[in-house]
Amino acid sequence: MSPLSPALFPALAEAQADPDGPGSHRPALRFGDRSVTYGELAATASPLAARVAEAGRIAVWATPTLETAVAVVAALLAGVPAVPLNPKSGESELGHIVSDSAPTLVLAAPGTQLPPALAALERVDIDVDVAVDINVRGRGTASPDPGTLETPALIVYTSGTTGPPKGAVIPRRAIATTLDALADAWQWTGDDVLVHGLPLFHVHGLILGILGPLRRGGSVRHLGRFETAGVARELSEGATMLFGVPTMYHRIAETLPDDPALAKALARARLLVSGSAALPVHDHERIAQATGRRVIERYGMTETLMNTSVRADGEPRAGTVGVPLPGVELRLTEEDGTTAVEAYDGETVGEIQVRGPNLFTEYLNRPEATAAAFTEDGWFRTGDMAVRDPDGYVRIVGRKATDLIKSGGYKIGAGEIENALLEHPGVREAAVTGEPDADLGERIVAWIVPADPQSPPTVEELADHVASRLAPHKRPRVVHHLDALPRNDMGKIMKRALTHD
Ligand code: MCA
Ligand code: AMP
Repeated sequence: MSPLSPALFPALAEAQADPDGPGSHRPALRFGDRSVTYGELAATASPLAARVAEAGRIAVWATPTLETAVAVVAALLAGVPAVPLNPKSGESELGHIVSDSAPTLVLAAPGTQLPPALAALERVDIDVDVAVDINVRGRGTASPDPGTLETPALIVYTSGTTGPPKGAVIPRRAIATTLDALADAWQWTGDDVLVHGLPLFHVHGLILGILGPLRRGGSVRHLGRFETAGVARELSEGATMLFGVPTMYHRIAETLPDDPALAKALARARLLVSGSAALPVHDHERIAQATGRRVIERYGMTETLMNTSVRADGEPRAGTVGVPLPGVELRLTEEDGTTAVEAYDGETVGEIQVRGPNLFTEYLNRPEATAAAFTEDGWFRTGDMAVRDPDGYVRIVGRKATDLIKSGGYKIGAGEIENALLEHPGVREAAVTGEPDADLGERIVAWIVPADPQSPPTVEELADHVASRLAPHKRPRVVHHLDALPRNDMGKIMKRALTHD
């Protein structure tokens, strides 16, 4: 059995042990005008951890608020796996996640109205504001046992090509490993102040964007929602790092010509980091030209956490995701999925496979899917296709599955949307593809054979239908009506034939 997990957040442990010590007064989290120091975080999260310590798994209603950050920290202190829920999830998606992960209780901010899918769960309010009196609260609360490094910390739902999303079980070991590897690559310390406006139910915003600063003993300022004005304000008031998805950097690039204050603020940042999808070279160049600063990219996945990054002390080359992080083994394989590509020639394409302590444990309740995701000798098949430059820089050139769409940095399975569309009475047949979009990277396109060709469902109707069943970011942005879907002799839909002139 592996040993008990050391503290994931040493600065928090110090504040717990010595509430009057200087470390206790250091800022930890800020959301708008609400903030907590490490001492206040300890005072708030410790009693909550004690309260949930006996739970099996806990769901967290992951609004972009202080409450979500406190709830996840409490779950980690208690060694109880947390399932962050997208508060905009529709009924069918939420129903699936709740029945699959079977949480025993849900943590939510006081006053939040929860949907019917969560009605059967015991609700515990995340009471942050009463904790400011740290002399009373939390003091002397016994810390529950956080478990071992292999104890599941988070279960994060991620879409595949078919079927509903799968829950990736992420152990404490993977979180600690990936955050320390990024600290090495980015020279990330407790002096850094991060700003971002990412959602808190995925790896990027939650693990990198909240748990990352806390592991370093630094702080994060969350914008509530992404806005270039908020980025400019925080970077000009002491924030040192910015994390975002390419859509956010695209919006920054669009705004820069008319916003000298934004350019000045970005120029001051120590590190601008993009991830979750490829940042187009055009946006890289526009930002570099306006600010003199280069955005660096890192590459990861829900199942693997972070695999590669351009290093803070390395050459920031646009269009690449840098080099493998410390501790991560990375190889490219030929089409058979097992023969390694040896070339470092910037030309030979192979599938990226990774191995290392940054990886997830399994897909919850899906042993076959877990087995299929790994080779016999333990390499995880990412499905991303790449080449390697002579100096080891990795360039992602595409992905194996055409049925996976990356829109706004969210991974979306075409099959999931097709199933939802087929539940609409106005739809007889449906196929979903992604097409290039300057803002979102890719936009979702639905190809529909209407049940009644005389009155086909409108794009708004279908978008609302998908948004209310799955999630708003999964809604189709474009709908084409067809008389029939193109099929091959086997009856399989030929998505490549779905083009619009
Ligand atoms: C629009 N809305 C609707 C509808 N239409 N709501 C219900 N029904 C409808 N029919 C709402 C949306 O919910 C949203 O609300 C608002 O209208 C605007 O919608 P949209 O245009 O879709 O959103 P956006 O504001 O343009 O979003 C762009 C974004 C977002 C901010 C970049 O896509 C985003 O936050 N992306 C981050 C994705 C991410 O974190 N990925 C990490 C996973 P409202 O304005 O209230 O929100 S990848 C990962 O973790 C790996 C490990 C990695 O490598 O990082
Ligand atoms: P997710 O499963 O939502 O965690 O998304 C993971 C996927 O995002 C990866 O398999 C890649 O396809 C993509 N991705 C993440 N970071 C980058 C990046 N910097 N450049 C290109 N693709 C990326």
